[in-house]
Amino acid sequence: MPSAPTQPAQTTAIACDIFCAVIDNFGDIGVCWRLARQLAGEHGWQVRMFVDDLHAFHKLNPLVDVKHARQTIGDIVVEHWHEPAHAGDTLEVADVVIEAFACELPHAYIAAMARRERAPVWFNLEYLSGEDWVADFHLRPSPHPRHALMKTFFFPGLGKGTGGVLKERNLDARRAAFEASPDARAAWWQTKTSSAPPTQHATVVSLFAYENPAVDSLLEQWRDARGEIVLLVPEGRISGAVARFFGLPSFAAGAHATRGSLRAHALAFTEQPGYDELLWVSDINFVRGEDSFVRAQWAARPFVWHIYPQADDAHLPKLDAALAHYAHALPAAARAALSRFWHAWNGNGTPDWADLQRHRPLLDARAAAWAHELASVGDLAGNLAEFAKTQLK
Ligand code: TRH
Repeated sequence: MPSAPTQPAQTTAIACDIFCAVIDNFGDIGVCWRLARQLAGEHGWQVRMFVDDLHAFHKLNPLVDVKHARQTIGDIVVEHWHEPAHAGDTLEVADVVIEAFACELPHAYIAAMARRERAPVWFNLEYLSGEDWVADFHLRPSPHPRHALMKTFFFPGLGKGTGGVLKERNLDARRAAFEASPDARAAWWQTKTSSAPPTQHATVVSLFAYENPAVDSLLEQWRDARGEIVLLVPEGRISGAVARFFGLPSFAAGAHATRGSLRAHALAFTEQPGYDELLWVSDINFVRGEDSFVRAQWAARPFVWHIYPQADDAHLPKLDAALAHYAHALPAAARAALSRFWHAWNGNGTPDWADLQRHRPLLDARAAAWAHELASVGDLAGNLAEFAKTQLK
């Protein structure tokens, strides 16, 4: 009797569902999309995303069709999570379930999780904070009050013992290739600003921020600066103030304007990977929220953070915590100048550009060193995948 053919060892990919509710702007979907791509592309997971606002998603990835209830982008399934109770047609529960930023899973989905033969590994992915308490709460389990389910709190952070922040495996190589290629940079300037790259004497600044009264003074300082300032402004919430400064009705993508030493270009909002190139062509980056704040750190250039404002100034300890990580190794005068500037940009005082520029060599060196330090905490997607695997064994 012939022997039965041997079955190849089954290697089924880990299935993962990510739920993302877009509160506002682009940070929620920005983080979830980046995480989804890493889990699929770098860890071989089978990822499905539930997203309640496909318009915000489409801005980050033009391949997303806002009319489709279900679509596949690359190897990631995207479901339009259009009503709180809906969670896919089949209610097929994944091995790993990520609830982004406490967005609350549909009750029907939680009930299906509880019915699953093996309970899924369930994460609540929190917002990033550099505060010390984060390490104490990272990976704390919390039993569900009614079902036999455990939710684990996953805290991104800037220090040891936290979940870290997202960083693709090829990010440093992408940046090094771009920086090493004058052609790639010249092509960037031509496509985005219809002009040649500025001379090396110019200071290039990218400006991504919420509405900010401090920008009026800063624009005046740039106009009066001794050297040339080239300002790159992705179309968005601060564009109106830039337009007013130049006496223009708007500062929409493709616009250019000059006053004194300041030459400004308005850029179209790019798909997400293109945002990194904006950071890499700039000498100093103004960033906001969460994801651009992280990307600026990986860009290894000095940056100024417009933190997402919260009620009762709850964001200010987070601003100081980030400064404590980032600036602690700077000499006192440079540290104080950076801290003054960040606070002024977040509502406390007037930003002093000359004061900041005085410390530029130290700030440049610190930005590069910090990118190394931060990398030692590990990449968030890798940290999450590792932990999930220990739970799935
Ligand atoms: O847009 P943000 O302010 O987003 C958020 C949300 O407000 C959220 O509710 C809040 O909780 C969180 O901040 C802290 O900033 P963020 O996080 O930097 O997200 C912007 C995303 O947009 C980021 O992924 C980079 C991307 N982006 C592009 O893809 N193209 C662009 O041209 C620009 C300027 C940004």
